[in-house]
Amino acid sequence: MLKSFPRPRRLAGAGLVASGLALLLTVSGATAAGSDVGLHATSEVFIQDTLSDNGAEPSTVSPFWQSPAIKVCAWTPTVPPVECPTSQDQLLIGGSYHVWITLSNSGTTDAVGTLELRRTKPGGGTNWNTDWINIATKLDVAVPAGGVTRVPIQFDNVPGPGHFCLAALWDADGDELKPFPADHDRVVTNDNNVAQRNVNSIAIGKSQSADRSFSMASNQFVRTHTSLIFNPVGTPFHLVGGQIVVDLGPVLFQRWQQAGRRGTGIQQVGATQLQLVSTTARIEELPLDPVERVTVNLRFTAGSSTPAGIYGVEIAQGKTSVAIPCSPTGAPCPPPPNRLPIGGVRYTITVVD
Ligand SMILES: [Ca+2]
Ligand SMILES: [Ca+2]
Repeated sequence: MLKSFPRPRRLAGAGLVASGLALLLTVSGATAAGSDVGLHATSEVFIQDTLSDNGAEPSTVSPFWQSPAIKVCAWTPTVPPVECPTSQDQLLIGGSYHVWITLSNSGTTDAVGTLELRRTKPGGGTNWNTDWINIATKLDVAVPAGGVTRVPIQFDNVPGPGHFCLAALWDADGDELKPFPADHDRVVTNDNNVAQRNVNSIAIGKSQSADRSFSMASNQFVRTHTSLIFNPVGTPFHLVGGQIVVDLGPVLFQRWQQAGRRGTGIQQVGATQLQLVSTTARIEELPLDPVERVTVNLRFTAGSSTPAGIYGVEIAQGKTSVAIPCSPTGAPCPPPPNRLPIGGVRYTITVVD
């Protein structure tokens, strides 16, 4: 299920809507960001996972879901559209945008290939063959040897609730997309033809709340455990009068209890709700059934004294693995393993007066 990947070129040939020839802005002769990996005898296109990603495989940088090579800009009627200096990651439902993809070629020959932009629902792990939707496919995109090409892709009718994962995928003869590994959280880091950027926005007034969902997934065929990892971006929202409450729901909460109620920086505030009470927090050892996708609710509440401003929190899903037996009423549970993030969402919380 996860081991084969429908390559964009084949998808286009099978009837997906292609957008015709790409509008290209080419920087000929510019130094590709990956030049320090050495020039190859052939073309070698890559899309940066982070600013320090030079095209090496696998990329070992994190977080890999905030690619600087995927930039969301306001829609403009001009041809070509206007490229913005920084990504606008707060999308409006129903809006139109231009998503700019930066392709780098560290090879010695020009490259021509297919570029696809996909989106999915917000969350952590995803199954690449079932949870992603094609936005557009550009054919015959050229990337000069040792140079970069920036490709705008129009993204219309942004569906609600207004937060997404975006992924860019490159495929060319001699520089093909790799088959998706069974360990699907490695798709982005294993393949320099794949990059991902997640976007989201929340705007609330003082003492107001907003709910968002976050999905976790397992692609394994046995029950596994995972974790939710919370890190602030800038000033921690929940330490300036704001509240972030995670509602696991009755099924997942009961599983979490049976698995030992593990976590740090959290406090139970309702039947199935956990509130973040520290700068960083983790909800550990959450059981997932085989090939299951579970959605939890996040409630962001601004306090009456929370200063107006922009806050951020990044929520990631930890890598799934078979659980270590543990009973809350038996022998002391072993410490939970350090589950590395396999995907996440950065929530931007704007508090207005
Ligand atoms: Ca490549
Ligand atoms: Ca990559």
